[in-house]
Amino acid sequence: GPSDMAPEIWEKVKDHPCYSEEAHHYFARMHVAVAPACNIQCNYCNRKYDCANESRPGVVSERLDPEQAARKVIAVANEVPQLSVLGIAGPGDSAYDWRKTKETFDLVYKQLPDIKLCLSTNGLALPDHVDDLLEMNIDHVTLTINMIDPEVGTKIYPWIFYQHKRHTGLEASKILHERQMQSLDLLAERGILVKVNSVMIPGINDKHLLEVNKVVKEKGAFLHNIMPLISAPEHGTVFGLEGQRGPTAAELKELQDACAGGANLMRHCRQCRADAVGLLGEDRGQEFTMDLVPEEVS
Ligand code: CLF
Ligand code: SF4
Repeated sequence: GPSDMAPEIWEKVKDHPCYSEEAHHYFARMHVAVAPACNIQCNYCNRKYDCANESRPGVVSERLDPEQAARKVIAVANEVPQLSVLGIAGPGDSAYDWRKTKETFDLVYKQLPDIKLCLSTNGLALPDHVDDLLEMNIDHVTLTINMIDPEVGTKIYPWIFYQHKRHTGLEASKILHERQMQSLDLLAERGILVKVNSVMIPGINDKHLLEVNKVVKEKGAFLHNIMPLISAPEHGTVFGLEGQRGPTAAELKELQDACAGGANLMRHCRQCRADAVGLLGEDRGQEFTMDLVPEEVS
């Protein structure tokens, strides 16, 4: 609440439903899926569905071009007075497909200068764009960080695509790790609020996330959101022939409790879809599919 936060931070979080537990009762977010390309491979991902780092997989999200997305945001803003945040959160990586992400945010900002712009990314491409963020009025960035030890990373990321080349194995995870740490530092330097998402994968990074929690706190992250892996057959399981289970609710809670004293935890995440609309836990996306959005909106 306002009593335990610097005023400039409170200004940024008071109406952001993910950054403030209280705000999520009153303020809505929406996502637009405009950037479907991704520069890494997570073992738990299936590109056909949403980026599992931020979103609930299982149903194909509506893919839009920036102009369509902007029209949709304005149509939603006209109907949903609680709307306070526009996020780009998959499928794919918002910082890799930067042209589309930037174009979408720029179009929306011109017409709705008060909406908060929110970005979710794996961080690999982010350092190249941090200087754009301030100009674009982006105050909130989510980085998905599943490890701070590249050895652990080798069990999660089979490859990354970086500087025109595919990298595999330990080298891939080392590069990803360095870029994620660099992203944390650059965002902190610029005063951009950072939320770190981690996907808890039993037997792979579950114990390790305690270390991740400590390090992201040291590097200035405002919140840490530990999300349970949602095990899904359509992930096309690459963890092993038996597949990969998600954690139980008790396992998740145990890890969250063990993080006491580290980075503050977000505990109200609802693992939204990449085209979600409405209050957290509410999905009004079906009311605003592109065929229902008027050609002319203002
Ligand atoms: Fe969307 Fe993510 Fe921004 Fe929120 S969601 S881009 S920070 S506006 Fe929120 Fe949804 Fe959890 Fe994400 S509840 S999945 S944490
Ligand atoms: Fe899939 Fe998201 Fe990972 Fe990219 S970052 S591979 S879209 S889960």
